[in-house]
Amino acid sequence: MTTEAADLIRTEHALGAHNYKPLDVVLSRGEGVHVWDTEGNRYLDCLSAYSAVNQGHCHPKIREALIEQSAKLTLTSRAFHNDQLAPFYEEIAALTGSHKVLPMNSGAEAVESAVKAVRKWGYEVKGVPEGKAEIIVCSNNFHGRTLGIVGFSTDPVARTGFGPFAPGFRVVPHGDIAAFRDAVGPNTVGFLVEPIQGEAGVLMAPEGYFREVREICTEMNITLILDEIQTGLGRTGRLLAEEHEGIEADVTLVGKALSGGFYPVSAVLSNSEVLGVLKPGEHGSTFGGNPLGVAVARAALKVLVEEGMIENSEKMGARFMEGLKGIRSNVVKEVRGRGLMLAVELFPEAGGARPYCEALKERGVLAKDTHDHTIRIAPPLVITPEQVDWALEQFDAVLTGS
Ligand code: IF1
Repeated sequence: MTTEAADLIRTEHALGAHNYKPLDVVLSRGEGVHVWDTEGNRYLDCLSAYSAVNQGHCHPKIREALIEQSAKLTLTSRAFHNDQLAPFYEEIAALTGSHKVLPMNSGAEAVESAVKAVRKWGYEVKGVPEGKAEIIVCSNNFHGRTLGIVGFSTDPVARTGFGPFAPGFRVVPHGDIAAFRDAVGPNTVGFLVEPIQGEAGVLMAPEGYFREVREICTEMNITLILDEIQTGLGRTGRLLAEEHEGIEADVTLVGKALSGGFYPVSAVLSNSEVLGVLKPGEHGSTFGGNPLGVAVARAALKVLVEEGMIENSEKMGARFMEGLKGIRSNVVKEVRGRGLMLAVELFPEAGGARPYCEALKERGVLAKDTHDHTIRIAPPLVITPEQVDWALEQFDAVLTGS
């Protein structure tokens, strides 16, 4: 590493809060599936900023929208209308089949907003007694970092030391339909769940689980809230991961790739009943729905669809998965995932995923370990067959120690 890069890392360490432990690489440029460090070394990005750059780094058409809009109007606040918001609503509603949209910024804000709206829906529409609304969530969930959210996390690292927390949440194991059915009570207003649990290590529920969840939610008048902040917008080979399950959520949360990585833009998408309960003054955000953010989001959605990235995610995901499964390694316990949301879980005896991510970095692949033994693989959805095959060669070399 050059002294310049080492100095930057030292300064970050000295001045920044130590809430991350990044790999020792300092990036200064990105294009498509590639990023470059300050020394000019090129890497294939297999994290995509936690799936925020599904469209590839610095996509030219999204950049154009950003530059163009930034010269016209960036922020008005919601005290006034802006001319980008209505077309954004129309386009995202048409694409996802939603009736109402609430624009926010970060993923965590979308989750918090949904919790607020669904609770209010519970009191005003479902008739739950004031202060008694319950939302069911899953063990090993990851929905963000705010107090409300870490309060219902089951990860000790995410929550320890940050209490006291808000009541009103009940935890059930992900994928366990009997446990879900048992947890439902008269005051249950919502079920908040990730279609595939990302942070937990790309864990999928058993076949048919979500169809039964959907049936129970309909029967018991419970709002099904799918957190598609990570799984959505093409990551799993469909626009939304719910399509794999043949169901429709009542509330869908999107973020991350909604802006292709240019700007924090998230949204709560719902049927008209749930978001319909919010009245002026009850919820908001200075930046939510700002013209720059939604102009970027419009371009990000457009290229995702028009450039065939969702189909490519399915095809390249299948190729990547097959290649990973073909690697003859005695450290690999399981390869799993859907579309380009993939994970390689190592046996505990392998000594953790981090050294493998370091070795991949040396070979020009950036991937991230999660929960000690799992390597997460989520490249931009614009990856080509040749790039998948090249990445597979690097995974093969690292996982077989050759
Ligand atoms: C970090 C993982 C990814 C999310 C789902 C909401 C949010 C996220 C399903 C909140 C955010 C991130 C944030 C990132 C790590 C990360 C992550 F490792 F936790 F699983 F993506 F892979 N719902 N996920 O995955 O969105 O407020 O961050 O915009 O460093 O905390 P946010």
